[in-house]
Amino acid sequence: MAKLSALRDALEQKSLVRTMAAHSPLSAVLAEEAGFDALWASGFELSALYGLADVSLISMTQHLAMVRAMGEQSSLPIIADIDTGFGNAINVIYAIQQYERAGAAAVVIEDKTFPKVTSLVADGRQDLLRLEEFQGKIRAALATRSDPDFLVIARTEALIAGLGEEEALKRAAAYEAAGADMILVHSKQKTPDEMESFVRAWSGKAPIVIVPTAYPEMNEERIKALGKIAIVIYGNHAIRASITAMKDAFARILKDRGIHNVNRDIVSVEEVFRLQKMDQVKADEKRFLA
Ligand code: SPV
Ligand code: MG
Repeated sequence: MAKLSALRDALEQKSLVRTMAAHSPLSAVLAEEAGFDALWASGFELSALYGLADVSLISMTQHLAMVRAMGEQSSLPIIADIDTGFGNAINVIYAIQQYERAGAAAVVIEDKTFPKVTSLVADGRQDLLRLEEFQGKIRAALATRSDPDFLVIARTEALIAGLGEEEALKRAAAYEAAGADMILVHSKQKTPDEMESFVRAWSGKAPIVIVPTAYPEMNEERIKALGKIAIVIYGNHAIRASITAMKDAFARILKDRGIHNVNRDIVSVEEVFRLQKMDQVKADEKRFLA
């Protein structure tokens, strides 16, 4: 409940809700300490964590378990990336029940067919669902949620599928008409033009969500100048930053034939203890270990 209102409050109070991808409870805690407003339970990041492609291989149960585990360690509201909703409208009904119970503040459902293919890959198979069928999935989500503060965000992949702005606008309007609280529009163009043009042309009331991974020049200043965008999701920078850091440390250990150099440049063991709340364990030991 508190997290549902936390996302609503952030949306009311902030001109832009800054959301960081997380793939583990630890990354969720670090995103919260850094000062982000919300977490993105990214399917791409969780797939990568398992060494898998983001093509509907991770099960709902695996993703839900991570959403729960992140929610136990972080007080930030979680926007859950539920891909296609794991099937048709019937699967969406079950997913909404599960994610709402798991404590997510919002879900994003995308209009691709199941199994989906990750959006940013070159020449990916990007098949979209019939518009009416996806509207049914949104209606199923809305009819299922028990709290209207649990946000249902409809994501169109029309630009990703190369179908153009007109189709993206048509789908976004149809999803808003079906009751979606917000519209996520994804683009893999390397520059912000495609997204800026979409946002300018959008005449709906539903706020827009973007994931500017492919067009990093779209910084927060540019986003705010456009208006209409309520949430920015930094979609895969937690896993990418950790890959960079691990690669660097592993290579240096082998090159230096030891850990003597790398030791100075990575966090101390004490910092890990702090993140593990070891102080609390010590205090509990004093209190309870007779
Ligand atoms: C994710 O992070 O899983 C997303 C964003 O859905 S993207 O990978 O860019 O499609
Ligand atoms: Mg995803």
